[in-house]
Amino acid sequence: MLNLPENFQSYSEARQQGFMRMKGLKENGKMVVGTFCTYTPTELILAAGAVPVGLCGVSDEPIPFAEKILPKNLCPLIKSSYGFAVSDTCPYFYFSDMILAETTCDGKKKMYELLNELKYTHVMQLPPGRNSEMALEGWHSEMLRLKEVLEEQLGTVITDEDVRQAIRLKNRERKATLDFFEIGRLKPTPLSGYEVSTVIDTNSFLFDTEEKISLLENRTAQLRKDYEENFAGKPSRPRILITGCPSSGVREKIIRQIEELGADIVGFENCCGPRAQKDTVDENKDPYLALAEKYLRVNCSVMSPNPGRIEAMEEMIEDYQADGVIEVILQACHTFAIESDRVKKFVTTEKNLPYLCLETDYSQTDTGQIGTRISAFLEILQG
Ligand code: BJ8
Repeated sequence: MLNLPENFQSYSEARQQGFMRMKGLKENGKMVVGTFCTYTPTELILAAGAVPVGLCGVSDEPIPFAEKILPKNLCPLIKSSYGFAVSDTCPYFYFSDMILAETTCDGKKKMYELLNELKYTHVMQLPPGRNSEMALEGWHSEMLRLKEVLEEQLGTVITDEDVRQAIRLKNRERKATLDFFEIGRLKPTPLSGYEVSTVIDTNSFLFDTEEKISLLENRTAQLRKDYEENFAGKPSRPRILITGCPSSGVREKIIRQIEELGADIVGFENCCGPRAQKDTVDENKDPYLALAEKYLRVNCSVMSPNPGRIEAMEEMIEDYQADGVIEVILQACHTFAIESDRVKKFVTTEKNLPYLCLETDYSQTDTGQIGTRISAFLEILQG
């Protein structure tokens, strides 16, 4: 029998249920690997017979715990993630057998050093750019090293066939996720950005990939039917593409507000959207090399240079017929903040579309001010 945290009785019912669910999973012999990033090769976790679970903090609730140790002027996603871990309030961290992380932004990689004091954290050395041959070589050797670490930590053996099977399964999941996202291309869209954001987050806590695939396929089919019956031929509201930092932690404050104020969020050019789904893993080459190639192509601002993000944005603006772009920058995220100038120029001068940048954190203090700025932006779009 596994123990629960000391404060378990003081937790909300929903949180207690999360703990009990994870406890049940672990007591049935499942191993759990906590992850934080789109660069994580989850195929290797599946190949090890374990389940990957996302640990990115999306709430400001545990931030005071984090701020006892971390600087206040740090990205809220990092503080929230660490705060959940250090306060024993996240069932997924609490029951993880190990943590798998990568050297992405400075804040995250230094936070992982502290996380390692709480639970074994393996940090993959992600190259800071992808253009040199050394980048791919180094990242490939990190994949091979990860195999050894997972075998050692989880007491298992990973065969090449296990990895190939996991690659095929994840590629199917990517296809189902992409098909779901691409409902946003329909005009008018029958799918809200709020739903996209919620479904993707909820799915990351489903541990059966086949179940995830079938839920996504069913919802996509329903939405297509809904479009044919209720939306086709009707006028469209202004169509917004979201870009920038991950937006799950500002779902209520920004995503919901944009849609309540009269626009449709049709796509996410960030880690909550098709960024990692469009690009599958090559099933016909050495699996470790194929994984290294795929994950090195993720267009995050931590890569320097990062031209692929602008290319992906151009494609999304066209494919999703966006009328405007809203960029979300989490406070103290330097890489996205610096890249935003390039994004703004691209959107406004090359695509001739309105652009709005919202810099924020996870608190509710600027909700009204953000609403005012969104309203003014939508007036420009409509005018
Ligand atoms: S691949 S976006 S999930 S690193 S917002 S913690 S970058 S200071 S979350 Fe990210 Fe991976 Fe990139 Fe995606 Fe740092 Fe910026 Fe905070 Fe960030």
